[in-house]
Amino acid sequence: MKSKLNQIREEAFSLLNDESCNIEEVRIKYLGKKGELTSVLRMMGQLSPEERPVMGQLANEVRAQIEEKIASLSEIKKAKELEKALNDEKIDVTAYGREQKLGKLHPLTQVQRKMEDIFIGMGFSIAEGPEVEYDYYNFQALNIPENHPARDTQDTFYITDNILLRSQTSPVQARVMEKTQPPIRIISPGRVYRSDEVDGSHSPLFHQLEGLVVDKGITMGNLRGMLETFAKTMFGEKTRIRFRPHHFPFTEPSAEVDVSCFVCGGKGCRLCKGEGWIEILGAGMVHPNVLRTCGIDPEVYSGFAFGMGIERITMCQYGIDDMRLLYENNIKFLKQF
Ligand code: 2NL
Repeated sequence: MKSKLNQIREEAFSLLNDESCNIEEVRIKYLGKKGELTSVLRMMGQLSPEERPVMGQLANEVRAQIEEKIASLSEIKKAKELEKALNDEKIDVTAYGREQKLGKLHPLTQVQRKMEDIFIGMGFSIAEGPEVEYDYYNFQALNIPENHPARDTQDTFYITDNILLRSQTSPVQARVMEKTQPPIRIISPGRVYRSDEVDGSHSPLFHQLEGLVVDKGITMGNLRGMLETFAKTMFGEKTRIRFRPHHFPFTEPSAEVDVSCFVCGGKGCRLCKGEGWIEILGAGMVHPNVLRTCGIDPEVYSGFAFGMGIERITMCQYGIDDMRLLYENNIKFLKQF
């Protein structure tokens, strides 16, 4: 039995000393419930009482030696695995990162937001309404009856005889007047439609920002002061404005409004085509017919209104000479803003 125990020890050690050995298999082979050492221990009963303690001690020694060897090998194996994992998962914190490209807002949206901010700063609220609109709100409520020549200049797309794509954002304001009594101080930015051929300054879909103020005692002076503040904030402190008489069916009196050229300051240059002035919007005092139709008494209240094209303002601000550039989504173009 002694030689059997020594043989087990030698065999186990020689197996364990092989680097490729499976430690767990060796443990089961010798120390497991049906292992070789275990079966030797079971035979102890057959020994004489004198031999038993001697063999018992030897067996325990062999078991302890194998266990110790296995424990130390397991430690080494674990340490090696940890080292390998640390190496494999090593991160080079000095390596270059991948560039994250951030998108940004379309120039039209940037300019619309800037315009909105300026008017919000002056106490205006933003009003919105449908792009598919009734003829009534788009034309009739704005003092443009059927067969009025102004319908030609605002020819749009008809869904039915009395439903169309709005040709201006004024219907939004007519709806607000119909629902609320003054004081009213709103802007209505948004998409509008006209039956126009595409060219450098026309598009069947474009954007407008209109404004409306109605209260007791509102005058053309209020309109002028408010537009001057807008122009200075939008185009720079040195900007001046001028009114030229004009006609709109929905305002009386009406004016077209120019700003002094923000490139040359008024001397005349390529942008203003030598004029020194650039037309940016139309405005006027709300026609009494419009107030009355929308349920506001023109004997008690007066108001001013204005409207401008967001494309036009954007093109002015950035010196863009062809409106189509704003719709083509050419990334090289858009990146510049
Ligand atoms: C232009 C001219 C304008 C208005 C829009 C308006 C709205 C109501 C009543 C009266 Cl509800 N007027 N809007 C007034 C004057 C001019 O737009 O050239 N836009 C691009």
